[in-house]
Amino acid sequence: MAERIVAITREIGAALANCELTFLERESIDLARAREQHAAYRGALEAAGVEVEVLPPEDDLPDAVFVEDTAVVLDEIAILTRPGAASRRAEVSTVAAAIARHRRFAKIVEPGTIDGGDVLRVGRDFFVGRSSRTNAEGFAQFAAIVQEFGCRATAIDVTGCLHLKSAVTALLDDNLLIHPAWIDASALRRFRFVEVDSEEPFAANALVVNGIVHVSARSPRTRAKLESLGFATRTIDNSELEKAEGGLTCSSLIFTSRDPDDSGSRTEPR
Ligand code: CIR
Repeated sequence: MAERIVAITREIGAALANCELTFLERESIDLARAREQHAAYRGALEAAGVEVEVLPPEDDLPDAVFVEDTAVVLDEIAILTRPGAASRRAEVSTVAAAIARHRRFAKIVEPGTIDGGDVLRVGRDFFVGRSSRTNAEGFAQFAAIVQEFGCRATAIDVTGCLHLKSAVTALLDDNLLIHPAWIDASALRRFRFVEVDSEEPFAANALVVNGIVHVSARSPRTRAKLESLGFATRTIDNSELEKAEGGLTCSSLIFTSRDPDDSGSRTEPR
């Protein structure tokens, strides 16, 4: 039976303007435009072959559109996070309800904190940002869970940006798209680095689905570089959510799902 690639997303709520900000100054966000861009984002995922699930907005939770931070989905299990920002912890339960149809759970518990945006997966390796959102206890709990499934977790210091994946995302094969100045990249040296254009540091957060690298429309030079290296790319205009410190990976949780009566092995799409 065929595997499906599923993306869990959430409509943008009315309180987006009150989002958490760490490295950015607050700017006014055009909510209507943000919602249009989010619809186009979902359309881009569908065009890449993804089945998109859309949760209703959470109007009292400003950052709830950034579902990536609430869970990390492995082949075998979903790990529900305990987000580092207290304002974001109530986001997890509704995402958990949506994931429940696809996976069983493990949970990060107090005093651990971890945001999904800090978790970079490359094959059986998980690299976890030590950031303002992810603490040592959260890392230790996460590492113990993934170890049960034959994976390894390595911590990486994040100094110049919100999350590890603001600075590095996995392309195809052993290539990482990276802005090394924002993190301690020493643990990643065995991979090939594709450095973002120096004028486009935020380009390091790209969304790879089914072999297509989706880059922010604000990153044309990095896109050209990726194309010249042979990657298939598309752009997504994410300008409004970028003001809320959200990159392209932040607005979805993407994983492979199978019908319950299906058997056999499963692989993650990215
Ligand atoms: C926050 O600060 O939590 C949100 N304003 C942005 C979260 C972006 N999420 C992500 O990078 N995974």
